[in-house]
Amino acid sequence: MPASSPEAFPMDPKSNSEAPQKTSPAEIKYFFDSAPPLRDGADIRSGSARRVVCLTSGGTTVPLEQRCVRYIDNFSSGHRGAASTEYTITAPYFAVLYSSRLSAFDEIASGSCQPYCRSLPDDPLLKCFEPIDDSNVQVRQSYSQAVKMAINEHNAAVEGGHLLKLPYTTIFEYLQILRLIATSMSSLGQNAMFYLAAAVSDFYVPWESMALHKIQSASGPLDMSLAQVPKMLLVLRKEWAPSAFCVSFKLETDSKILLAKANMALQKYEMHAVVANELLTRKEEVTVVTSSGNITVHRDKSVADADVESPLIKLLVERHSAYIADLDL
Ligand code: PAZ
Repeated sequence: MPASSPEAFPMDPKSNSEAPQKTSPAEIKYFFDSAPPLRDGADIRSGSARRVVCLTSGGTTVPLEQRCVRYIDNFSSGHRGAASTEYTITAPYFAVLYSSRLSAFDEIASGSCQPYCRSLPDDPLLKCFEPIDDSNVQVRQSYSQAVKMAINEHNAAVEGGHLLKLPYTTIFEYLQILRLIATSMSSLGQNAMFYLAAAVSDFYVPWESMALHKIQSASGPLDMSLAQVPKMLLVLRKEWAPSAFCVSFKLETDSKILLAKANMALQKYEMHAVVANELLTRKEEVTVVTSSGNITVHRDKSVADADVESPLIKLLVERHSAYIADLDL
């Protein structure tokens, strides 16, 4: 008989009485030691079953009028965020909160690229479908695979609880949503990851000093001063979600300053990694800057349609796992 089997802990002689029986620590130990191993136990221990990533994508707008007719925008297509979401969901993350740019105006459909829709044309409704008679429409043969894949994989991710989309348009909405997500995710501790690929405006017009109505051209040339958007990354690290694993992005057009700027962001905002990329080569390679050194990852050119986000997400998932393991020690 094993030393820790229940027979080694004889039943209390008063066990038939109404008094609740006290469970000894040895009984508890025996129960767990002898229980069959839990399926997915390794995943649960490593925290991967509970990991959530907040992934931001696209570019924020800066409205010039409260009843907005004009706004300042930036180049971001949202491709990085959409591709990264697809690779993250197949990694050991439970869920992705995908905050991406919605169109500035309801009437204009596209705001930024969406997960699983990257292989669809720009105006999918017009290009992918054709009317066959007065009441029926069908998918054109040449797009049927892409449409089926987009609908099936997107719906599986959303219905399986792995993808929640939280759209923003303006810089005001983006930072408020980020704060809301971050403070809600802080209870996940180190299992939370932030992957901040959105191109966030550096300058804005404060709401209170913004014109209410459309700015009139009759008043002559427009002379306007923009305030600096407060840097929120350190607030995220220190206050909103202090235990989360945080990855920010740094884009430059001048390769000579890129790594220095990424390193500066790493230190100043206490990021766990900063992904440095250049405008023209951003789909080919990125450099992950960390306190233990830099790693450049490339798109696999030998594979058709390969994405640089595939090796990038693989590397960051490994780094996040190592971060969790270190904190668990
Ligand atoms: O959205 P996209 O795929 O066209 O480009 C991605 C990116 C360059 C916006 C992103 O990789 C990035 O660097 N975001 C941060 C930009 C910055 O504020 O420095």
